[in-house]
Amino acid sequence: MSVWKLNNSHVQYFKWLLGSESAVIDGVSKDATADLEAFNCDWMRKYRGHTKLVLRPRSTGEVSRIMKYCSDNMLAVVPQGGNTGLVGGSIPVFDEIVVSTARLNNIRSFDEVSGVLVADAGCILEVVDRHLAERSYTFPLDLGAKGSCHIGGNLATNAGGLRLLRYGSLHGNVLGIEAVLPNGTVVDELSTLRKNNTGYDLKQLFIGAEGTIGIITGVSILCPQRPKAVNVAYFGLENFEKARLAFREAKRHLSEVLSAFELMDGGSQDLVEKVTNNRPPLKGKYPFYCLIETSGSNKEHDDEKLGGYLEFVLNEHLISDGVLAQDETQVRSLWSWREGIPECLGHWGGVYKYDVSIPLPELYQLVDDTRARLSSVGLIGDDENFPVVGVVGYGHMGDSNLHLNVSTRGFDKEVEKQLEPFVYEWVQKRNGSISAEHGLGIAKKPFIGYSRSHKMLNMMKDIKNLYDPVRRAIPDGLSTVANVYNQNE
Ligand code: FAD
Ligand code: 2HG
Ligand code: ZN
Repeated sequence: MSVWKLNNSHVQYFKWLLGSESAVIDGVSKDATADLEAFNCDWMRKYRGHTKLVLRPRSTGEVSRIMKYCSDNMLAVVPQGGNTGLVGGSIPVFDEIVVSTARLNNIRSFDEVSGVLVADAGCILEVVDRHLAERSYTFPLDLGAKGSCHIGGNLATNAGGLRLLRYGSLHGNVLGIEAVLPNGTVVDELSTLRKNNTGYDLKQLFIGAEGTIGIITGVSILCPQRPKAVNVAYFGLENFEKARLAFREAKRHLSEVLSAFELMDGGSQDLVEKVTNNRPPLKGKYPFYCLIETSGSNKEHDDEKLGGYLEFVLNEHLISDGVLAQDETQVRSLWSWREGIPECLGHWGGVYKYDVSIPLPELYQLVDDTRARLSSVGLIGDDENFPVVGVVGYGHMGDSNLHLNVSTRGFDKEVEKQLEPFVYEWVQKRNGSISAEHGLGIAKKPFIGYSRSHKMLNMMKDIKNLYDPVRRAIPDGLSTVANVYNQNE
């Protein structure tokens, strides 16, 4: 079995292949613990990796040669982008080699007529969006981690984000993919065509596959015009039912200009206030808040529509109070009360995250039921004797996607035992999804059966085995020989 262990001669090969010192972080022949730390630890500080080698290729050709070598030598690999994933999928939890896409960061082309962008997978989302902004376009995905996440990582997780309601999912916007299979084969499907019904649409397999069948190295994606007029409103509501009705009315009144409808409960906003010390947008306290955004090309038209909507929801007593951003600074400030939630919830040391799809009428019930459960066993309280700081819910109401977060004073087995499989069973009973947008990673791998049938799982395994046959030949439990980290077995 020692033949499968990473050794110095492997490292020497990679140094020769990638040429420069900075392309290989080598913890095999020397102590590089500090340099490896960022790759061995996730954003939540929940999962710990044990890699001793990080490779930072600069081209698709280099990725291909890395993968071929790893396949021939039965060395396990985990792709890593910006390492902002929330399910531990990018962490070498065994001792895999990390293939980082950080240096695959060129914007290859942008066509100002069609709006098609072609870029390396390691480009940072915000950098790409800035490039597009200069050309009056925008990326069809936006999320709180935009300053660090890579567009390849976005595709690999099929990230949803804040404007899926408006621009749809990456499955619709991605036109082409370049990827490297576990055996080193380059899949060159970087099409820029909008229409191409010639056989299977294989690129879709890589979107949301979390790196299990290959490493995405290039992306071709259709980008929409950047909206000229953006309005953001934030309001307080008495109960969840009113939020649901406010959403229904938003679709009715705002239709094509509605670009986001986000829900935040009072608990989440209180915790943001506590951590940031910022003054909340509204004077009063409410059990629920919504953030609504319109984007369009004609400010007067959008203002008129939004005005009509606000008048309606106020007259019907659907909302209790609200504020409308008057300028760009206020737009950003209102968004910070939504986008800042994930970071603030980790403030006390730990956070259990559940990212679920549930039919809208019951979307928030999961938060109340989870809070009641943790309360009944005495785990929630204000002082340090209680492990749980808060049980809150927020998320993409427009997509029926709830983020249930349980903020704790550290990761705690007793709390976890109360939450899992309770949350997954709860979601299964409502025919929901246990992973709406973050993927399975290491966190949800054991629970996939709550959302997928045996038949579907077997089809997934067939695909994995087809593209990563080396993995199939290896006895279970020997992570060092997984060719691309396998989350579906
Ligand atoms: P990583 O974390 O590096 O990797 C994620 C997974 O993809 C891993 O399994 C990894 O192995 C694989 N992978 C990475 N790159 C590649 C590649 N090139 N080829 C193949 N596999 C690859 N998600 C949402 O859906 N919506 C949100 O609104 C949202 N908001 C977030 C806000 C914050 C503050 C944070 C921290 C995260 C948020 N996320 C959200 C999680 C989301 O998954 C990531 O932010 C993002 O999509 C991951 O990109 P990344 O480059 O960081 O990928
Ligand atoms: C968001 O919508 C992200 O802010 C993160 O998907 C959600 O941290 C979470 O649970
Ligand atoms: Zn989200």
